[in-house]
Formats: sequence, structure tokens, C-alpha cells
Amino acid sequence: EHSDSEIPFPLSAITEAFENLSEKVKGIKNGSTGHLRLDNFCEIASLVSVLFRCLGLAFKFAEMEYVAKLHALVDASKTFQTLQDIIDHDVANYTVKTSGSNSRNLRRVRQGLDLVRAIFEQLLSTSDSYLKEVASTAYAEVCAPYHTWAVRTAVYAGMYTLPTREQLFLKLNETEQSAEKKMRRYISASLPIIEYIDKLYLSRNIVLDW
Ligand code: 1PZ
Repeated sequence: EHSDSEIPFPLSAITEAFENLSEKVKGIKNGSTGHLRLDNFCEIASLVSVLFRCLGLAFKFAEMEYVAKLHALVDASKTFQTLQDIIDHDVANYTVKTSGSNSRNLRRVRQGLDLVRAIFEQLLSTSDSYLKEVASTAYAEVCAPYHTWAVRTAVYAGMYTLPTREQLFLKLNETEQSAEKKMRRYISASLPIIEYIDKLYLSRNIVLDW
């Protein structure tokens, strides 16, 4: 594992990788080229963990949770080539929602990517120095409905320990202006990816209420 300092502009790296993946997904939707590879997806999804590391010790648990699920998917990529392969396998085995299954881990990683999108949207909609409001709103929208009461309570308590907006951008080596552009680009790039993943479930009659 490499340290953050090796990536001079983490937000640029994330944005560019997501734009690449987004183009691939759009190609698939237009019927040109096959399916999204799992190893490819994992590589790109792993980039966002740099963001958690800017959030301080209280969110170490969130980072570990996210990374653990991603590692399980990386392992699965030795057996399954595409995202739809893991879902088809779990559908056949009635393990789509089973704790620790690949389909469930993919659903959680997808929620992490969507949470980052919601955080960026909140950051663009306010200039408040304190991230508590931004983070709480994004979390309530994307993750809280699917987390247990205990997890939600811990997360909301942790919100008081977040760095300030200025500290966050400083850690990311960004200014308000440079970050704004990249956050907009991440938002547009992530939407087709998130929609693509959701459709993998929905097209197999799996309702996304978990
Ligand atoms: C500047 C903005 C800061 C925003 C901070 C928001 C932090 C959200 C923290 C979420 C903590 C989740 C803790 C554990 C959740 C688990 O219960 C679930 C269910 O797992 P399962 O039952 O399927 O085994 N795990 C997850 O949902 C996976 C982890 C998702 C964490 C995503 C965090 C993304 C943070 C982005 C940071 C910029």
C-alpha cells in the first residue's frame, strides 16, 4: 500500500479515473463493447479511499469497512471476470443479500461511491467551514437508510470530529476553485457508473431497498 504523499493531486487522479470508467460504461450502454470488468472497477473504486484518510481517526472504521469490502471483490475478480458475473452467481445461489457475499459487497462499495458524490454536491451547495452539516446531509441521503441504528449513531457522533473545509482542501492539495471543478467532474462521471451498477440488480428483479 502506498502513502497519500505519492499522489500529488488525489482529487485529479480520482476524477480522471472515474471519467475513464464512465466513458467505458457509456460504451457498454450503447451496445458496443461487452461488460465492465471487476478488476478494472475495483482498481478505480479503491482510489476514493484517499478521501477517507483526510477525515481523521473517527472515520478510520469507515475506511476499513470500505477497503475490506473492496479487497473481497478484488479476490473475487480472480474467479469472476465481470460485475454481472458475481451477481448472476449470487442469484443462482440465493446469496445476493447474504452478509459478505460479492453482490452485497458490490452494493456497499456502490453506496460509498454515491456517498462521495453526495458529499461533493453538498460541498458545492454551501461554503460553510464546518463539514458536519455537509457530511450529515450526504450520509442521511445515501447510506443512513441502509445502516443499523448503532452504526448511524456512531457516524453522527463522529461528524463533530471532522476537519474543517479549509483543512480538507489543504490535505487534498486543492484550492476552493480547483476543487470545485474536479468535484463537478466526479459528480457527472460517477452518475452513469452508479446507474449501471443499479441496473445490474434491477434487471434481475432485485429491489434496491437494502
Ligand atoms: C467530508 C465529509 C465526510 C463524510 C463522512 C461520512 C462518513 C460515512 C461513514 C460510514 C460508516 C459506515 C460504517 C459501517 C457500515 C456497515 O454497517 C455497512 C454494512 O455492511 P454489511 O452489513 O453489508 O457487511 N458497510 C458499508 O456500508 C460499507 C462502507 C461504506 C463506507 C463508505 C464511506 C465513504 C466515505 C467517503 C468519504 C469522503
